[in-house]
Amino acid sequence: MKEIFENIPKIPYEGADSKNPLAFKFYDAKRLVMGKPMEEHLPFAMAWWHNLCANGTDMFGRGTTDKSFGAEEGTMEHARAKVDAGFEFMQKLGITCFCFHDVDLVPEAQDIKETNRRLDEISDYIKEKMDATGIKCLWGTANMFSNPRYMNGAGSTNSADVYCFAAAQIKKALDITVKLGGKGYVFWGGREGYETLLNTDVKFEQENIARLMKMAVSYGRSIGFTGDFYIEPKPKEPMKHQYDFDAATAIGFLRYYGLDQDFKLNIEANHATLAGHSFQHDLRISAINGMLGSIDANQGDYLLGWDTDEFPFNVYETTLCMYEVLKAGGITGGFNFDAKTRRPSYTKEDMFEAYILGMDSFALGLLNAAAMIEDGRIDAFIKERYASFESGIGAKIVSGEATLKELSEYAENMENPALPGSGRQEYLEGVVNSIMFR
Ligand code: XUL
Ligand code: CO
Repeated sequence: MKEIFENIPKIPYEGADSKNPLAFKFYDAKRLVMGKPMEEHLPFAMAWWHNLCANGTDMFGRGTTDKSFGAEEGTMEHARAKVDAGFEFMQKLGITCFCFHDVDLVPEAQDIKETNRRLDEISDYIKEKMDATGIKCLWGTANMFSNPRYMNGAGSTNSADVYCFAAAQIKKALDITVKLGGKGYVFWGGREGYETLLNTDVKFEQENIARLMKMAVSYGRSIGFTGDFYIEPKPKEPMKHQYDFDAATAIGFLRYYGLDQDFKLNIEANHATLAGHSFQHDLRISAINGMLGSIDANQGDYLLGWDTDEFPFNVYETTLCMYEVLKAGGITGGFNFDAKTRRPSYTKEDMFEAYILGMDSFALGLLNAAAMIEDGRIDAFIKERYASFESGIGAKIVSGEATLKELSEYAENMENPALPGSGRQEYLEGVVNSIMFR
């Protein structure tokens, strides 16, 4: 088969001193970190949509990048060329997984039966490539936000016919995900939200979303899907208000509708920051609720108010992310680069350099986070900070035996409590710096 990324070799690890743009400086797949190779800590995935489909089109201008891969766009030949390009790309980078939306794989036809036939055909071809290379599917999903029929949402639409169409897309996307052995299935509710309460029955819309998710779970389980379903929270964009605002909101929704046994969360860095949180905040909230499933690895721009989907470069963020992941005992999903090169980065080399940046930034994050844990000063500080709950009245509170009356009497019998002790944030940030720049 013809090589698509000619002149680009398999990307080697060359170390921090390398000046070779097409080499890893920090991602060394086999290097052991806390007893486990980097590649097992960091199961990276390629996002089909950004990497193989997006060509730099934005609201103000046409595409800048040629993603035809030698075939005419909008044809099944092009769909196959994208498969060839994707597998060559992943193999050259040593990426072991991919994620997809149904319509990333094939051009959507007028008739859903024809779209589904195309999906059958392309997934046969993808399966062949997977068997030949050992590359796996991290998760699949249905795009229920691009087609105009979804202008008012999919599960949250006001049209029962559109709702059925969404159900049909989910069914097929689940079929393909199972066929490809996908570990997870994602619901990102891009248009599951509203523009104005003046035309919206919020309660009804949320109930309908939950009904659709329940049907998806029951169908998925019936065809042998044993993986996790994921909600990917995002507060806004494209809708003004989206129901899966952030991790805490999505967890509340899943619990309220009894979906929490089948669902976990897929946390995307740029979505968390759009919700006014840090990336690590949403990771922590998911983890302490037992719902940290997978990660969409990207970064936003704090000067811009939208989802810029940049490749991760901010090592403080990847460090604090990996700290959460290691503390949570790892994730069952993976690290999907839901990221795109900037519009002026339009060459094939840029595609590789972007992934090298992302993988190196996460490798650095992993090394730093492991060093923070091994160093122990942060853990020790937190333990000491809550020590008053380990014995005496504090222990009684934690055991659940204490009553409000008893605590009141305890308070009446003491002088004013001493100040609770310095939070020492600046000291702790200094610890992080001293570890990161050691
Ligand atoms: C959009 C986004 C999606 C989901 C999958 O912001 O993140 O690409 O990851 O639908
Ligand atoms: Co995403």
